[in-house]
Amino acid sequence: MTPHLEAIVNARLVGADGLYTLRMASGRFSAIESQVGELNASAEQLDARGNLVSAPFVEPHIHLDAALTAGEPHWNRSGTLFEGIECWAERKALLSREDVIGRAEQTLKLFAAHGIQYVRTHVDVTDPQLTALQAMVEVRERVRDFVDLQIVAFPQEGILSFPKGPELMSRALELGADVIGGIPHFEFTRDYGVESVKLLMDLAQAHDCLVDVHCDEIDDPQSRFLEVLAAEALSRDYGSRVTASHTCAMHSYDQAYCSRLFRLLQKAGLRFVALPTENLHLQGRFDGYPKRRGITRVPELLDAGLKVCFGQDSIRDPWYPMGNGNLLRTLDVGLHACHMLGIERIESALELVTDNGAAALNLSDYGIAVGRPARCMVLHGHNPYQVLLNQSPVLASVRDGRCLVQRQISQPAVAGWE
Ligand code: 17E
Ligand code: FE2
Repeated sequence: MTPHLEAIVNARLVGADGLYTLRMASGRFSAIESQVGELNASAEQLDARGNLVSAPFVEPHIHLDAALTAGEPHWNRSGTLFEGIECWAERKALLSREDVIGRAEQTLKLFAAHGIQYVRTHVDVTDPQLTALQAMVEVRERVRDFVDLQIVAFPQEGILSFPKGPELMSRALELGADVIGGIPHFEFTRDYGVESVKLLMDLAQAHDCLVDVHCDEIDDPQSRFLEVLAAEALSRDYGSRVTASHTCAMHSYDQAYCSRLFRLLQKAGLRFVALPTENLHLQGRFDGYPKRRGITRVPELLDAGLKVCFGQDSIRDPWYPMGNGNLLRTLDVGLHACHMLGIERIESALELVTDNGAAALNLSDYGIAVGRPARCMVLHGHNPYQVLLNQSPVLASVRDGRCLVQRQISQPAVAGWE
């Protein structure tokens, strides 16, 4: 392990002018001091060199059990969610504990190298052996020093449409899953979909756990399970603990319906995860031209005061053959695809991969503030705009006062800014 840092000097902070020193003691931030000018860093200090220091990236939605299996046993040729599910069912039959642990840890190390310190993974529990779920519970312990991992019991092939689906969900929670998932748009019927949402909310309340549902990941404007999830969250006063992932069908809802829906979403206060790279790839596959983007209404949700974050969803798996662990890439694609390159959106863009992700994960001790765990990263640029232009990997990642990652970037900062 690297030694404890005494401070980070010459740091810029989001939304603040000037340079700062962030002091740390016993793994927590102990003081945040405004500097008069530039300081020379001592051996126990990290020099941010005027770059932006932010709370760590949060990856709110990834499927680690399937990570790095693209092409096994064959490639997804159509690019649809549905062929992905079929490929995965074949690969799932071959899973072993070692296989899952190896790929999950490799992926989490890659994430850590990109400044991610909090991850929520969905793990397929439509498997009578629950091989991946049990392995992931082990992974959560093995990676504790560099990442906080939340595990979602995710019923990839349905809760009511899969043999003993409800029992598998309960067993997964007993074995240590933190969050309960669902996939109502993939259940055999609309009625099953509605019933599955009620069932998973009952289970969440009984186990006092969080909820994160794959909700309406389809271009069908008739897929309206988000309203069911939101109404259940509202009536149970559970909204801050419920996350709706994907909600792609919202892209295809008509305006009148959306207007009614947004009233409910605001009352319920649930959280949203958009997966821009993944859904640009998977959605629109049944369209001629024009082809829908299939991404949920990110700016509209934000403007309605709701918390929305971006996630990667996949890294080289049966659904998506790309991915490198860098959330700045996901953010860049998402801002483009969602018409979010207005200056205010750019200036607040990092929220989508930091604070709003922390809200989706219900993290209580997240952020740069005195008394909180000394976890942060140094980004390449003086402000969010420059960071987005540079697209560099993080310059440093600090966890509980120790450097996890430190790298020099040879590439010059964006032309015209220095
Ligand atoms: N499973 C699913 O239902 N949807 C996805 N986008 C992935 C897995 C990656
Ligand atoms: Fe997903």
